[in-house]
Amino acid sequence: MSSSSSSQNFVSRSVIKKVFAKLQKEGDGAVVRRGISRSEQKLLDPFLMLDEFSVSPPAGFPDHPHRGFETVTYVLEGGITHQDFKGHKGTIYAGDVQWMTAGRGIIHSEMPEEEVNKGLQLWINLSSNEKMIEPNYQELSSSDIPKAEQNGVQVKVIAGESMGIHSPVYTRTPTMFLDFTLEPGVQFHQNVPESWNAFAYVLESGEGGAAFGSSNASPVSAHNVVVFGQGNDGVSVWNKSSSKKLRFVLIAGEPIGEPVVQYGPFVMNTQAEIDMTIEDYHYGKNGFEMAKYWRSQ
Ligand code: FJE
Ligand code: FE
Repeated sequence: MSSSSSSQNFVSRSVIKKVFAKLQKEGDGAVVRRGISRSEQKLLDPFLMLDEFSVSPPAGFPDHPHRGFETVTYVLEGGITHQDFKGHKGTIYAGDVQWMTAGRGIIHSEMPEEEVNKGLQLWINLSSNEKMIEPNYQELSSSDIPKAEQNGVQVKVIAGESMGIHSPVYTRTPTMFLDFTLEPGVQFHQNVPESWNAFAYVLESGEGGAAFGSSNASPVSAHNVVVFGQGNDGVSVWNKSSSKKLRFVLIAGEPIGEPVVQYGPFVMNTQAEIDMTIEDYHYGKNGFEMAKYWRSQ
């Protein structure tokens, strides 16, 4: 029997929490649905935040800093132009990914390109020994992202591995980031390493929704995060709709197990490190040297 098409061979993790991503204001006139926030950080270590954004000019995310973690921006519609204080500049469009390691410090702007610009931004924590590394970018255009399809399931492998294909992204904090589309009535099982924390975020679903964990689980509709319990072989999902595709991202990562102290866009291990970060940002030190001179165009 084929290993990925049968559910009987696997024990699925079950859903331990469901969060509807409510709309809130962020940046300059932008609106985001925040699916993961502080209240999920303990359950979902190493993940800090998940925003589903929808932004139209002149709104956007003008010049702001980051330190101590990574941001992953996945554009679903339109384009986002990024500029930073080290001269890095570029636009990512639908299907493209920017995997940014802020490390010791980045100041950047993230602004919409078209009329309608939508996507996901995920924040992944870095372990204490990597929080102060040099900033780094990994940019993947849609064509660089491996895709596979079998038995009514399509996957785009943004990070990690699925259906035997691997993403070229280097994940400092081991992470799986998969974009699944299931045809109506289709079921699928995805393995997830046993010690990792995992969640799904539903992007599109029809009447009947998505059942995660067991075929008779209560259906989940778009804009919801489901947090999975630990252990077992991975995650099973059923598209209960008889007419509409189900699209969701499945994200999992190895927990870091360190204290998290967050002050807006700075994420460190202690309050003393946050105080130092605010000072570094204010005086342009320890990675924020260009803060005094740089403004986005
Ligand atoms: C931020 C100010 C900001 N969610 N989703 C303060 F502007 C931001 C921020 C974003 C963001 C950017 C994109 Cl492209 C997508 C986002 C927040 O840039 F996170 C804080 N704390
Ligand atoms: Fe940012």
